[in-house]
Amino acid sequence: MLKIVHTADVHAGRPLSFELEEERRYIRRREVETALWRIVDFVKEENAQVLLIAGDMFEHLYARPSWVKDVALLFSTVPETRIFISSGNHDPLLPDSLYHGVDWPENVTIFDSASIGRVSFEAKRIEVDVYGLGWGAFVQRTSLLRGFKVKRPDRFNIVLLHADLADQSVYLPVKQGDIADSGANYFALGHIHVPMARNIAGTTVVYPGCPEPLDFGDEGQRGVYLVTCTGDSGISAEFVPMALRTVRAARVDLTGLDTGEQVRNAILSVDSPEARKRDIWKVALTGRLNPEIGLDLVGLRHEFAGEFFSLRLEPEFVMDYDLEPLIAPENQSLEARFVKSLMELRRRSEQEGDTQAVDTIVRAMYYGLDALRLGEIITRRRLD
Ligand SMILES: [Mn+2]
Repeated sequence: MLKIVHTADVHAGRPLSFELEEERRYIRRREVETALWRIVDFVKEENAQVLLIAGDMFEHLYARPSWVKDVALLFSTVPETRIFISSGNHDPLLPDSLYHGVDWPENVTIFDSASIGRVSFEAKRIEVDVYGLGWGAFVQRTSLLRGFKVKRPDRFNIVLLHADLADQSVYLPVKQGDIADSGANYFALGHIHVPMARNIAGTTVVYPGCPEPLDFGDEGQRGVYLVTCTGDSGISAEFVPMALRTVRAARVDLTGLDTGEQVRNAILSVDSPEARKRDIWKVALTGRLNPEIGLDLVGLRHEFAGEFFSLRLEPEFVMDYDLEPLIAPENQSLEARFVKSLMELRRRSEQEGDTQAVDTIVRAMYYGLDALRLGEIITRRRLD
């Protein structure tokens, strides 16, 4: 049984967008850089014959040359494993690419950017052809795979490519029809950071996703794909979670809470202490907040630095203003006239069925009341 480990989009060196304190920024950068070491450990555990890296292994603009040298040394620790790399839009094979400054061990193949290359070998009594093509620039609009067909359909054919599964893209567009016509068994792709596998006309097509989450959008599990192949073209692709931390979302309803301490305790009731300290959290604060509680979101984030590895508080609540006295006809204060005119606008938009306008008007009303009462505006992503 042939075993293949497929990864992509490590993005070593990338500046992280998580809201991390300085010391944790370093820790996280190292965790991203060392993902390849954990992947090679996995290759050893599984005794995999092939490791595929489908581009964006590092950041051309930020990675350190010594990191790439360390990777070359790392790869020499698995001399029996064939390692293939097709560069991507973040690590293109430019003249000053870090790929050129390193003596790669014999088991490593870095595909050229000029044309589709092919490497043939036999492993576990299966004859394998690996095709690959590296990027040579930051942008690639041409569908370089159009008309591509494997040379030997009787072999197990892999295509390794950093590409966008789309009709048009600046990130090397590949059409489903190109894959269907290629005759390949396995398309090892990179570029999309969410793991996914699909079958296109009998070809298994996989984006392994980034092995570690890189920004707040990378919610959910991250890892690599383990592909096993039996001689009679049977193939299975299994996602293996591997990330040290997960980006997670939670919601905390502030309605009915009366004191700052109650709000703190509500935020600290998110999951378990271990999960809070390990993971990267987006916590939406929802519902109605008692206006007496002066909530300092930046301060809270610092206060909870020891409680959450990373915490982003997303204000989605509204201040629980008592609107009754403001809509009373006899009240002609500035606040009252403001609220009444916006209520009227809202009523009209509701009649017209314009829900987007209603949302904007309600938001404007609370922004206005915040400005009048608190002297500041709390920007909210969404109103409940
Ligand atoms: Mn990428």
